[in-house]
Amino acid sequence: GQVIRLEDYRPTDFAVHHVDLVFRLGSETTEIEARLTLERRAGTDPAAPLVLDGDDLTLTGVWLGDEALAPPRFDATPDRLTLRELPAAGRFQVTIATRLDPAGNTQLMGLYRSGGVWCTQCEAEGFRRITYFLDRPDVLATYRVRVEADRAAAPVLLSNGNPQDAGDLGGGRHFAVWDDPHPKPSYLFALVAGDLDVLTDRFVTASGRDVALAIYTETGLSARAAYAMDALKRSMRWDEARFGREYDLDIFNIVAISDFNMGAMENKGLNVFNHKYVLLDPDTATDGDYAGVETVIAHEYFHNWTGNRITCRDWFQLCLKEGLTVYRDQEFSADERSAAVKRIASVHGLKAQQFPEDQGPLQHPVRPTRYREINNFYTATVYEKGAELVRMIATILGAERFRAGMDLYFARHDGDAATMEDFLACFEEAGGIDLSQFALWYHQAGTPTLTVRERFEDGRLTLGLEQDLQRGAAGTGTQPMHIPVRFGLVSEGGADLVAEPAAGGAEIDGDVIHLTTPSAEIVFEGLAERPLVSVLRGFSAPVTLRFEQRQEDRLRLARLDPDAFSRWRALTDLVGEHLRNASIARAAGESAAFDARIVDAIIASAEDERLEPALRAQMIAMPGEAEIARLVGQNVDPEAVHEAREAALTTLARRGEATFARVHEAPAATGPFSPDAAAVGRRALRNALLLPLSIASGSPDLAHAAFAASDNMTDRLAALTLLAHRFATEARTRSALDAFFERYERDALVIDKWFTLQATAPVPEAVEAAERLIGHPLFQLANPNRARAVIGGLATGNQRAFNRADGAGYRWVADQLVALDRLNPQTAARLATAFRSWRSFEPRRQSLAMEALRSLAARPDLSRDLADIVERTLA
Ligand code: B3K
Ligand code: ZN
Repeated sequence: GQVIRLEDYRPTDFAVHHVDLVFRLGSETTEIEARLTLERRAGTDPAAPLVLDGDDLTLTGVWLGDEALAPPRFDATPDRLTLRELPAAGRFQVTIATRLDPAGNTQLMGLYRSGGVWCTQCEAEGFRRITYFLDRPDVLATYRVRVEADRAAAPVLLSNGNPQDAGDLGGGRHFAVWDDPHPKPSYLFALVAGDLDVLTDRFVTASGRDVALAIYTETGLSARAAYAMDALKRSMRWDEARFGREYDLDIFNIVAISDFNMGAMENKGLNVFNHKYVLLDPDTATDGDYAGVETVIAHEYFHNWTGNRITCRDWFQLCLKEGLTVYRDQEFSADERSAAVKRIASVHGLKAQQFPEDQGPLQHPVRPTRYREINNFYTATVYEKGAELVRMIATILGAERFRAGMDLYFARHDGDAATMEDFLACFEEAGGIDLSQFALWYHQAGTPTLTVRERFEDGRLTLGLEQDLQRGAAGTGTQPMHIPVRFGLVSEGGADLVAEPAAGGAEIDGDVIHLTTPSAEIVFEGLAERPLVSVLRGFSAPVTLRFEQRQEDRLRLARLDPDAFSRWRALTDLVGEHLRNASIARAAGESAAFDARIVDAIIASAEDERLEPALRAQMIAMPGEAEIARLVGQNVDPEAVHEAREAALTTLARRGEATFARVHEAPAATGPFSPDAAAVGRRALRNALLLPLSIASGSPDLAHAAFAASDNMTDRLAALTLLAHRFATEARTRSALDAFFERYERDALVIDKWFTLQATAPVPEAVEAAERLIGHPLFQLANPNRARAVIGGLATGNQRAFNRADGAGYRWVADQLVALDRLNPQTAARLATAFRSWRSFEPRRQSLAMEALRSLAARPDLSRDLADIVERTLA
């Protein structure tokens, strides 16, 4: 495949001012007419041809004005349309007719059918699967869309912007016309038509604009959109209050679709969602699902300003809209719920998803400079690390100057297709600060290591800081970066001490040390006692922290650091280190005892009344096997990791049984279902205790009782997962799984959970179980959620089975990828990233994984999407 390079960027020769689209939807074929109002840009070659992008298109006609054209005035292939002898100056119109087969479009890019619904997905390059176009984000046009369809099949006809006209066409057909006054790139185009139910509401903006809100769902399911609607209204209010951003159309529509490649899509005025992020009720969705809906609804809504009003100049700038919008949705959730709980969850996700990516073969800078397939760059690095970079800008500038920088960005670039440089320039100006060193975060790949040393004598504390990007940052530079290190000095009694820095090689601003050099020493004087050093509070920079801190200091911080995030971090780091050492010891045939003081610290946090229950649940959760493998780093034996984790769980369960039982049974821990944050926290804690309690008793009785008593999906699924993962061979487990299946057979989103919980059972035989699951009558490879539930469940949710010693996991996943790639390259490529950590395993597994990857790479018929991932993973 061809490599696209940032340095080759240049604007198009033609501007597209307006796009007039007509869709004649039919059950077999759909006819499309696109009338483009074009103009050569000043200063370009007056004879240059117009070269439009296409992808797998069938052309049925081309007109210049009213004149039908014939070759050689144009030439067309499925992937390109070239028009010659166009006017040298002034506006002119080109009309292009294409014919599509939406029902045969299994890639789910462009116009396709999901169930009986016609829908579109255009980001990044799907519009070129509908018509020939300058399909790139810096070509902004207004759109008018006319949709015609059978009224019976599609009573609802939607597109971007405001509704303008609708009517009957006779013969059972009808039409609707939509008009979007805001110039937008083609990737934000959307159309939906079908027989849909709707939940409506309204929202009055701060300046008094009355906005009609609607969420469309499959028939019979609109009641399940109530929470999504509530989240939407809260998002709209929050963006006004926090960033001064108001909604800008008379109508905001969301449609829930069951076949969707990703989470959701921010099309202007018509967001299209994976139904997983819209449909909820307590009986079918977990508390995690509720949090996911809130996040994704907010994220897509926030894109209206960060993404749509200000879009990207080119796809290398993807973090401009994605990193920033993730930062915004994280801040929203932090404000709506507990900030500490949210931050812990975000950091946990960053370490689980982005760190392995940044430390493996798929590593790339937050702003990449080359790609072969842009859809493979919607990554944790662009999204989650991109959000961390925005967070660091906020930390460096402080809340007020950060807001001023955002205000300037909105004022200056509204209506633009902008770059990262444009974005940073706004903060430099509003903040009166030079961010050129900070910008390295966007250009240099890899996770920096921050090493901290401390020395205390005669009332003087010396902190040594050192940064290092050598490890694994291939090819994109390793210059020292600007690392904001939030810190505190904590007294024996658990209070933050105020100490004046006496001397130092780094600037200190309040509680933030700005490390800008390879290393620096800072001295604090006049300390009556040796303080406990709490560094990287709130995870103020996405780095790997190496701090050889005394164990008793860390245990104390885990108990009394005034910063809740840091308490969690102190404890999880201690546990993580033990699990890492114990895994390495086991692989060498030895064993390592779990330090009783750490175990006691976990037990104590379970009943620490000063902590909200959600935080306690986070403190007692043991790192997963993949996280432990990442900490081990090389020569990983997944069986040793599994055994080390099991041994630690058993120690914890036995020693903490009495405490855990007490907390589990406390009357305050139960009560009828409610979706509020406090109730969510109580459920999280109780469900987290179910595991150690079941291990201690060695019996599934508690989980069976919880399963039987559950009045909501959170509790039901927690109990059932425990049964399926730990008591798989018992007949009673099978009956529980069957009962669950029968109850929810017709509920696709719940059946996805049923598939996942079996594919993720941490036993080697899960490979054979997954093979049986894909033979199940309800398994559908063409449905991305279902494919992800089973193939993704095994490949990314089951370290032990995927990395099975005989290579069966690798081979099975590779076989599924080949089959899926024929239908849906994008989803296949995404699932293939499961192989990204293959080089960290012991040599035998490495060679088995390599064989599976090579056999994939050797196939002549791989999509560009999958080939790109496989080749980069092997490189
Ligand atoms: N912008 C879309 C993602 C599009 C992915 C294309 N492969 C959803 C989002 O980030 O909000
Ligand atoms: Zn996004």
